[in-house]
Amino acid sequence: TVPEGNEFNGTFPEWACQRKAKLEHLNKKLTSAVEVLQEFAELRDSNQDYPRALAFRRASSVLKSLPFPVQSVEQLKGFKDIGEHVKTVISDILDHGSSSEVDDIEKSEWFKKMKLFTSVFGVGPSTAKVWIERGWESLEDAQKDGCPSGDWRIAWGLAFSKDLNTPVCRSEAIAFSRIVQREAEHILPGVITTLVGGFRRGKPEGHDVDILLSHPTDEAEIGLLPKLIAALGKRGLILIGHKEKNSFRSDILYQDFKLSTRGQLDHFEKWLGICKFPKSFSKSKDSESNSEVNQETSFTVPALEATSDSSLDESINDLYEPKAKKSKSSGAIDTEPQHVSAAPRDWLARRVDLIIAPISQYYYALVGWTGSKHFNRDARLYAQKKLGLKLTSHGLFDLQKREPLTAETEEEVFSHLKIPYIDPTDRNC
Ligand code: DCP
Ligand code: MG
Repeated sequence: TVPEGNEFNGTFPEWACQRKAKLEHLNKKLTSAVEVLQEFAELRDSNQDYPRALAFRRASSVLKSLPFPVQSVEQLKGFKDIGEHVKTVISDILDHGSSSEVDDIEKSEWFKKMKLFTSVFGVGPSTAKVWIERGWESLEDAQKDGCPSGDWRIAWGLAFSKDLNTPVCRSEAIAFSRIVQREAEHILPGVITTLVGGFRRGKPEGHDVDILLSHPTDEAEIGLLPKLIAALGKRGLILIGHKEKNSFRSDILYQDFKLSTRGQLDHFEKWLGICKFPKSFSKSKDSESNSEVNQETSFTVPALEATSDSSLDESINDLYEPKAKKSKSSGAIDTEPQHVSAAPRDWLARRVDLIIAPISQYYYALVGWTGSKHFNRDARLYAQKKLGLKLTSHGLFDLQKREPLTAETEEEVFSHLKIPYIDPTDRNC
């Protein structure tokens, strides 16, 4: 029998950060349609579109947490995050198998070009719009132009767009994190290396590899990042990237009272770049590494003992053998991206973010960098509206008392927020 939505919704948690949302949920067809509307509004990016995008995001987040597949819009009665517009789209899909509004967006040339252009590292909606105004149709048009904006991310992102638009698989992310762990441990014994982002939420693939680093002794992490990048460069793993300094200042935090819902950038020291992943990283069997996902929720990268996957171990160990070729330079930083991308190679370009957090902020950084993006947005709004607290990846702050609520575990972050602990694999809202 079909559950009555209006009975059930009385017990449905109001906030997405209070609900479980698994990667595999029961309303995929509906959420992918609503997400097209959301993406369209996000790409249009006008003042009116921003609240619309948010409304679509909230609606699809509800659908992801429902314990039943929606078979009639009646079941959605009383869910305040599912408005009339979304209900119309849903009933079109339930009645006719598709929504003409969604189909029209997906067919539109503007939407296709915007998606293509914003898929390039460093290109946001405003740059993509400029490219469309110039009459560019494809990434080749942009490549021909030679990237006059001078943004290194766009230049390298365009040169390696084919690699970077091929999803990173789990085995690649694990292999690379293990190498980062090994190199970081050598520089700073006791370092904590955690694979975060979508992979920590159990995703089988992602657009990049996000790795969070810390150390149990406060300030021990200072100076780690430049040494780590140099060590990875020596192993021939760095293509191009830039370091950002730590710019966190608690005095500014307390002055800057407003919670920005748009830019959620944090102030950690980090390296954003493109790495060279040996092709052997992705050859190993995915099924094996996938089975680790659900058991290993915390996903801190263990010291490099044997993995469950011997072919992955082999390809990691290849990098450490004396015969291993070292790259001529520590990356191709002085080279034009086009020269590097044209040469024959045995590696794939992959986007990597390395983030350094002091241990006093680590568990908040862990929650923030695990995501999902909507989980963060929702948790931050919830903290502000319900608790009068400011939540960021740096901490949870009482702006009146001007003090942070410290956490020594991820569970403690949730208990400060007065919400039940949600496993990372249930944060796919
Ligand atoms: N994050 C955030 N705000 C940002 C950047 C990141 O809240 N401006 C958080 C939420 C993300 C996580 O960091 O879940 C990692 O960012 P990604 O963009 O890499 O997102 P995912 O890892 O979730 O997705 P993908 O699998 O595509 O990499
Ligand atoms: Mg990611």
